[in-house]
Amino acid sequence: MKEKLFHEKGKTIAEATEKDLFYVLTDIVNEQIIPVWENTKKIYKNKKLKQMYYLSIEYLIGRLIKSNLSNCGMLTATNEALKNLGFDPEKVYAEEDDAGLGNGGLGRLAAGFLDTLASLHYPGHGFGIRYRFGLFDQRIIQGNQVELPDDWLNEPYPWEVRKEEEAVTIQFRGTVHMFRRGDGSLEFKYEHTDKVLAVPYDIPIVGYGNEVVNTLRLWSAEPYYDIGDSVTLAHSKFLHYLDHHHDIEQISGFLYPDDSSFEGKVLRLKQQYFLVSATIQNIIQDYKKHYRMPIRKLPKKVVIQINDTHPSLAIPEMMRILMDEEGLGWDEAWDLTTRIFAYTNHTIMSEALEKWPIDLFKQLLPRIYMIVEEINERFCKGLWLDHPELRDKIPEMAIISYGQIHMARLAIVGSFSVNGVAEIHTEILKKQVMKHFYTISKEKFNNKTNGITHRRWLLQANPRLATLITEIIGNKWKMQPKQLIGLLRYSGDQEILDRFDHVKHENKKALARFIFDQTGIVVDDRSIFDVHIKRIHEYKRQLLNIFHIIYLYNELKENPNLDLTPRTFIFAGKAAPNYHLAKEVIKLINTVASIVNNDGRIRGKLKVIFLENYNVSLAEKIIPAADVSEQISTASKEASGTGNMKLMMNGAVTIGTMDGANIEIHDLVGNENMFIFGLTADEVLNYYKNGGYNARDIYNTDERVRDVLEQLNSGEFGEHVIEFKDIYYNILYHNDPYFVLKDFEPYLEAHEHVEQAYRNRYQWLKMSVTNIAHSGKFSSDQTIQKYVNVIWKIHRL
Ligand code: 26W
Repeated sequence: MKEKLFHEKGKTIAEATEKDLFYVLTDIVNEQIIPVWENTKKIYKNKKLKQMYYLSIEYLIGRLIKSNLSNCGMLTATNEALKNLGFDPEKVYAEEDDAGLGNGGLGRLAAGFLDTLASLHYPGHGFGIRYRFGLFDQRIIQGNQVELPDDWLNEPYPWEVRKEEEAVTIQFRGTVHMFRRGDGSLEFKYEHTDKVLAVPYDIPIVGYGNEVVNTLRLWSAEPYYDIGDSVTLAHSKFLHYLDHHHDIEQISGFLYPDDSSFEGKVLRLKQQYFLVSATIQNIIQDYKKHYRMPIRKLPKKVVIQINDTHPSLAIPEMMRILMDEEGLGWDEAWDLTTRIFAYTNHTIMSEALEKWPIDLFKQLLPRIYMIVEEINERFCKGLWLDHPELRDKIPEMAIISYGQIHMARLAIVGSFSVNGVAEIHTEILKKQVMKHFYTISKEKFNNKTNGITHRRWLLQANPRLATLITEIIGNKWKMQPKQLIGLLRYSGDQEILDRFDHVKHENKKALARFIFDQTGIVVDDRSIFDVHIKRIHEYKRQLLNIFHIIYLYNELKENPNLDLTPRTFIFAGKAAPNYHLAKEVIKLINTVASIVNNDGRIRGKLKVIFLENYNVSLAEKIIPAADVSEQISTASKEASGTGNMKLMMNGAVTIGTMDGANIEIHDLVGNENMFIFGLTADEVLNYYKNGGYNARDIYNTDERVRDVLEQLNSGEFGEHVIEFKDIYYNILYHNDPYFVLKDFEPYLEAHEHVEQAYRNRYQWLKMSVTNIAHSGKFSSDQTIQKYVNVIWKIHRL
């Protein structure tokens, strides 16, 4: 480090800043990584291994410095070296911009899968977009969310390598001409298209201690040039460039910050086609160049996973290339395509399902539209002929229907595999959302319960706990996470439980310091740290949590001597910028916080904290310190959840509904080690279908509920009496669509059980350790192995 500092920056240690050291360090790490990366690529080519390509519009990568150091086996030594040089390693690592190219669970899942693939020696790579701006930077100003640009590329990003020579051209708009060849087959030519260059930037994905480095390739949009133009033409193109380069660069300009509702924006469709066209061209070029096999063998060497419907245009794009560029006929192209694609669904929320208006789609992507039309025609004809019983269902199954193109339907029809992300979610897809598709192609549907990278979320984020675990059960869990089950034997051993307790308390002290630095608020590190961290969304029910807090506050005001275990409620999460109700919830949390935290009467028994700008790095700080994990979505709505898994793995005990992967956590740890409450998915779905719920009845009969709701309007929470009127109206006049009131009382009771359990120290610690012990099932190592066996059929390097 000293040498590099001197040669590259002309500085001595005494003159160096943390940023200098960060860059020097990334250089050193890259020197280790690059040769292994080149070697991995060489082996893939020589062995002609089948490759899995993961297509995702989002990757929530977070920082890479620690995981790269850890995976190269250099983390401990680097920590020591930095300390010896007089630096705090954490401060040096914090110089890295957190790459936030995702909204939430779906994006983080994609990043985690890549990490596991490399660690398990699998040939699997990611393709995505190199957004100039990531998910917005959230600030809280007077209790409100304010969005600022996330300028993560302001300084050089040390892990990316620009590969200009591998750029490909993407074509939008224009006209399509059809010709008949001598042999009667059709030929398609495009004219007057708008051309855009897709330039790849590669990020190495480093396996854990195994000499494997895979690739995440992110495409950046740049203006297109023709070499060999005449001077006049070049000049007129230059003028055109001056006028239009901003529009072009916009394509990879920013990530849409909305994971709650679908908006049919041309720019978003452009982004999606840009990603898939660049990627599919790249995959086919690579196959032809390195594998030198006939195109009809493509499914033997390539499998493509599409992460939700956002990249599902990859299906017609593959058809286009196979037909228009490789000269295959429809039937053969379709046969190959449907053996290559597999689709993962991540949500059943109808407002988040993508549907494009035909007009907009056709104008932007005329040739792709023709292909989608043909896919639709053939699919509908097949339904009509082969499934007469479903004839009246064709409008709800057709890819093009009532003026719109339904992307989920396209993805199902064009894939050989369709999976949900937790058992209950897959069942809901099969029995409700996609039931007709399930009837005609049962074999396509399968479940792959999500997973998390335990090496990031336990080994790196919680070094104290990781060290303790290793002392107790040895090292093997790092590559075989199910070994964590070995901890169960010690869940009654008080001496060992004391050590777990000590670790948790140290982590809580660290978080308390961080909270103080961020907010100036002092929290009691002996209080219960109750954590609710995720996107702010009605279905995730931060509102239920804050209503409970208001209720507790009311109880304490009435009886300040109430024997209540002190609680610190910690929230973090971003709201989509135009999601009004979610933003009101943020404002409400912050308003309640400022009142509760400053009320001397309750003697600090209650604290409410909202930490701004939730991202991967903040999650790494909060999760190791959590006692209680809030997973309280309206049952049926949370496809899986993955924060639930991270918190469990760090010894938090879950309070939750029977939803998503909570159910699978419950299967493992049982009622004794988890607090389950509320409506079941069947009950919720039944209410939606048949009615029978009346929120006002609960308002009328439950005084606690009434008090809380009326407080929203009383002026107690803010200068403006009308501040929270939309929350109030949504519950009482729109009949509480997410069943907050319905689940209020069961939630209160569950929280009473939490409090009781926490008072019995060893009982609590036993619960906590039992959760850690079972969390190995939720390592993405387990999940990926199932994708490999059932869907991808790829082989280890
Ligand atoms: C309209 C734009 C849009 C719609 C949906 C953008 C992004 C989405 C995603 C599907 C939202 C998402 O991240 N879903 C989450 O995926 C996780 C990983 O599978 C699950 O654990 C979460 O339950 C699910 O909400």
